[in-house]
Amino acid sequence: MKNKFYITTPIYYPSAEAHIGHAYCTVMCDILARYKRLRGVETYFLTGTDEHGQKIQEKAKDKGVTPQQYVDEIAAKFIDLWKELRISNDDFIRTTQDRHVKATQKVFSKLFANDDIYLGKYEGWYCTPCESFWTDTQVGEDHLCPDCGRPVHKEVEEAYFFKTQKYLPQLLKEMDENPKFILPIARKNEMMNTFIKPGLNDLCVSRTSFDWGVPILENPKHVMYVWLDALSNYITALGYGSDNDSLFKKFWADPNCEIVHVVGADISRFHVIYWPMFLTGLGLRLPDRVFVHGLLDLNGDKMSKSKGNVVSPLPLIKRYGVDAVRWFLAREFAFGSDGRFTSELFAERTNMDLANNFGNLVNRTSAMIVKYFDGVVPELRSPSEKEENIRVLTEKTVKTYEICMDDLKVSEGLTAVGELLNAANKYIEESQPWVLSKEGRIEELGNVMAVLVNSIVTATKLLSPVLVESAPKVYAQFGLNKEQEKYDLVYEFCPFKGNKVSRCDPLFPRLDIKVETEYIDSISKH
Ligand code: ME8
Repeated sequence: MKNKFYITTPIYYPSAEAHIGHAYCTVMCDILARYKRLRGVETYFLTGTDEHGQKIQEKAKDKGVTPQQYVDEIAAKFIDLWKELRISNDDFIRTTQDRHVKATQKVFSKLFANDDIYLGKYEGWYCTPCESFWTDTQVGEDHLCPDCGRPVHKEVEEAYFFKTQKYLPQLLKEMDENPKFILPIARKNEMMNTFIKPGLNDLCVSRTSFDWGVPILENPKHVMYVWLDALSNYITALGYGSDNDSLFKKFWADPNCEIVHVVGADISRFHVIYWPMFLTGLGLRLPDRVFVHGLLDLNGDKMSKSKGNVVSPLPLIKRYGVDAVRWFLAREFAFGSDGRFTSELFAERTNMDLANNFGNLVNRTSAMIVKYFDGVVPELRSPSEKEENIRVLTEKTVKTYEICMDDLKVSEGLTAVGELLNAANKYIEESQPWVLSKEGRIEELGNVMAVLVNSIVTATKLLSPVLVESAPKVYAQFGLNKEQEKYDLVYEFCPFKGNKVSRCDPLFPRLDIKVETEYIDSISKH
């Protein structure tokens, strides 16, 4: 494992408010950042907003405000939402910030001086909502955007181009030599077959038909085309191209820093093809991995801000708590595959995993320790086969979890922890503590309690990057001191003898599926 970690989300367009899809990507990155910090890895986590471009300019005009006023308002909402979702980002970059504008101009100048960029003419099909040019083949006979399905229009203008062929051999070599450069692995074939094999055109990197962008110093009638501007954020946020580039040196420039970009399938080509080429042109190292996550739809319909069929995370957080929302996103969908948001899935997942499997185990265990042992965790003595089985499973769970999380397989890692919780619940049924108590078999009863506390605390630590609000509550409920809260105790078995346990309100009340699905449907239909 490298000893530093730099993880980024896409910088989102503040063209409308964030929906559950944006929350999904940001929460997944937050979980990975928190996991790395838990493991003692020096971590830097970046998110932000991509504020230039024709679409923003047009939206601001429609609203009768300046583009800057327009983006200021929406960017503030993104920042608020990330607070509500307890996102632990170290920085929030906005592409209209001076630090970014100046550094991006340096990026352009350097590529231009390097003869990677030349002035030409662009004629192509443009999709304004997606800020993307498309070729004849891509838009087909109906002239529809391959990404969003809306009509595109022809545009011809003088423009700067980036020479993609110059760096293609290096990109192909990287893709070959580093099989984990694009994850999940299947995405690599998609990139090759859809974009690279049919022939890669040079990329248009400037526009003259609107002015809401980073001005190109070499030719001020041009503004930078949004993708060169946007992608550069991953290095400008670290101070690349500025006088204060200590973060850049510390993270990007250090080969011992693992760099991970997490992006949705809709924008993977920009990250997998063009971004590595820009970096190579700048003489910089490439990220270690571009992880392409799937897109969520809403009851089978593509979710999209501009279409308006979206679920906002805020009312969900208000009603069910931040942990339920984070858990649902992280556990329900295999990270890397597309998924479907439905109210039933949300309510059922919350009940099954959080109320029943986890919350109930915490409640039952604390109630039994209060009842049978005056609230003091007993010692594990001469364990039987049952206890030994849980010990082996706990060790295995920790290992599996760590391997999965290091490999960005978040949902698989969480599933493994869920299995430990299942086993602990089953262990209660098999051990029948109420019978042990009745028959005065106190040592055996004590073993069961010690093992249950260990299972709960270990699982809570492993889940703490997700369950940010409940984890500290569980630690308090089982009387953990600061030393005991440390992650490394997951490698020990039953070190909580003598801890004071208290009873608390249920962590996750059971949801009435009918009532809650109606509620969620009412907030997600437009
Ligand atoms: O593309 N399901 O910004 P954007 C899951 N500014 N994730 C979703 C989603 C959905 N239905 N909808 C959006 C841009 N996302 C550019 C990025 S990066 C240098 C520039 C997430 O606001 C997903 O991560 O359209 C997707 O890639 C991203 O939001 C696109 O956000």
